[in-house]
Amino acid sequence: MQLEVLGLGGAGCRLADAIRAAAPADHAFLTDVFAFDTDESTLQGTVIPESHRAQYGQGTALEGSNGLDGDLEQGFEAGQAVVDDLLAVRERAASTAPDAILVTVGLGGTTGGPTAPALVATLQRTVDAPVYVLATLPADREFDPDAGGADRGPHSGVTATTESDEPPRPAAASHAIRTLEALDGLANAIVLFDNEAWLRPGETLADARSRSNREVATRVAAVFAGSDTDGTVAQTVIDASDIARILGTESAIVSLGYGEQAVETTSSRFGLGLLPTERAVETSEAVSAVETVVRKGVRGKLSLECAPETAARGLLVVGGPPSWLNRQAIAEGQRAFQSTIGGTGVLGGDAPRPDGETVFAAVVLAGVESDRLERLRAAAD
Ligand SMILES: Nc1nc2c(ncn2[C@@H]2O[C@H](COP(=O)(O)OP(=O)(O)OP(=O)(O)O)[C@@H](O)[C@H]2O)c(=O)[nH]1
Ligand SMILES: [Mg+2]
Repeated sequence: MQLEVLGLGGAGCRLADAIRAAAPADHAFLTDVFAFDTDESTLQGTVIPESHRAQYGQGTALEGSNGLDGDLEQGFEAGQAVVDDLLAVRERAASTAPDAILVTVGLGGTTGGPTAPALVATLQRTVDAPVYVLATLPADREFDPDAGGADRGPHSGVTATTESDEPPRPAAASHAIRTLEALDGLANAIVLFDNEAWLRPGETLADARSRSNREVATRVAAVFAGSDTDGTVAQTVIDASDIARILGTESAIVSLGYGEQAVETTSSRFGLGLLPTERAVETSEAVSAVETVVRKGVRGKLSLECAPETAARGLLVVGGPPSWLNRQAIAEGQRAFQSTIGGTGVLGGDAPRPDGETVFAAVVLAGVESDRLERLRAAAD
């Protein structure tokens, strides 16, 4: 499918940049990638071209990490006021009409989050494509001094050392929950990535962000690229309308799973060893690789911790070099996935990647219930 990505605020712009980097060399599934932030240094840190960036909101409540003083309503108003300017940048630079738009944002801050609801609402009114949100949830250590992690508090004897250190964000949980509430009913679906679950002990957000952004981007690329390939035809094609059916129109909370296994694709065992030849793949090897990645995708760590059984709808995409995509193993994986979810809205497909070096499974769980959101709600009160 053809996806447009619009990054808002520090996290949103870095995520948009990471998605661009994770896309195949010719960016096959991306139309345009935009980066919008109050902070010029975020924009400079991306490789997104000048034409697709904008610094906005200077002198408003959106500027500066403490600009809002916890007053999120003021932020939403300021967000509303900038939307037309941002969409004018989009209008000027956008190349082709996308099948869907993905607005990326880190919840918990005072730029991206407050801008997102107004931007999504306006896109829904003006663009004929579903608008999805990809949002991060804040880690406990950002707003709760007792939550562990790297203690950079006033009594720790440790002070913030690098420029990229994240500021403490005491209102992060409350901002995140209230922004999610504001997006409810506006976004077609809200894909969540929980920073808390992806941080290592003692690590700060700033330490972890390149790694976690790559993790997010890999999942987004695997799902939204669907069966798009150069030339090789999938057995069961997943296209934009399949993804739209699974993600829905009712702001469902979505968690993404992913599993991959590196596979050897060429061999010089034959001939004189001068030219790499396509390696013959044993059926048992291919079956085992598919089984492994599907299990990891469904049962491994999810972008948002939840029980897959709670999902109302699901999508499983199995991809990799065509010779590794064992049809029976994929069908078996689909059956297992379907019985896990129990819902009727389960789709599956494959994504042949002739030049791929991994077999992978990407899992979409839509309409999930998550204890993590309950815990954040409790922390926000
Ligand atoms: N995964 C990930 N999360 C991030 C990243 N940067 C920030 N975050 C998270 O996103 C939240 C908001 O941070 P930013 O996006 O930098 O905030 P902002 O919207 O720019 O707003 P201010 O900087 O407060 O004006 C933070 O509390 C973190 O939880 C990132 O690069 N990757
Ligand atoms: Mg910022």
